[in-house]
Amino acid sequence: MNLSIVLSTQQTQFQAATLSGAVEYNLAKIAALGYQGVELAVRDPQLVDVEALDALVKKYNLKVPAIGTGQAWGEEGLSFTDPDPAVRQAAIERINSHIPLAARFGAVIIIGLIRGIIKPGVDQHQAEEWLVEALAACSRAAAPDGVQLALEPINRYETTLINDAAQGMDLIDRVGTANFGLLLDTFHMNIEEPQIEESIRACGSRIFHFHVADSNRWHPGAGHLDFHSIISALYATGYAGFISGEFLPLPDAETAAAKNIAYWKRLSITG
Ligand code: LER
Ligand code: MN
Repeated sequence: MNLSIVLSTQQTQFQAATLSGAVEYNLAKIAALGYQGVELAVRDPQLVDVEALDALVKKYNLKVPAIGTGQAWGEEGLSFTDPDPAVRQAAIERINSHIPLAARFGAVIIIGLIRGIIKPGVDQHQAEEWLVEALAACSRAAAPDGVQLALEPINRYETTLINDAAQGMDLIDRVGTANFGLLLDTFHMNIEEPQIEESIRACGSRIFHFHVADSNRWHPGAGHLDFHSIISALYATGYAGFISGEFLPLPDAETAAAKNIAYWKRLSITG
């Protein structure tokens, strides 16, 4: 089982980035706890010293399975579905600017909240068209570097666009590129999916990345999700990627990160 955990390279307002800032300190901690990977949340690749980051990741022998991009929405308001074409274009350019970083690490680029929400006055079909166009453009730009994009269905309280796996699969059909798939997150799935394991089976090989948090968005083991069943269903699809922890830093970040590792050891699922 390959385990990773989210680390934001900058301090962030996003509460479920379990770890943030103090990059070397946190990478050392992540490796010492027994993780094989670190999922990096990067608002803007221009703010990152890529050489130094790569050297640190190598120093601690960690893989980077995915790069999160949602802070460009949360902290700058960039989105694929903003009524202002300049904002949509800036969002596309921002995602494209992640491609070299993702290629270097062999990471998937996550499309979370940068897809946006349907803003007042914007028609649903129009927003979906903008979304499809942006995803097609970015996934085509990423393909020559072998980089995949993964859109995350996010619960209704955070966005009005693509809340569940079925909507995600429809979007995949509309975008029509082979390197565009989904990131499923158990916290959102617990709110939106009729049956979590069924939805995992329905997405099958289009699952490019996977987030875990328990029902209360604490670390796995702190809520009531049946992770044995969920992860068994995930591995049965042939998924061979990372199980990436994205949960609240409670009771504190280090304890949560350690409890996540201990939980998976106890559960002992092979994959
Ligand atoms: C990001 O991975 C996520 O799960 C969202 O809740 C972001 O707001
Ligand atoms: Mn997530």
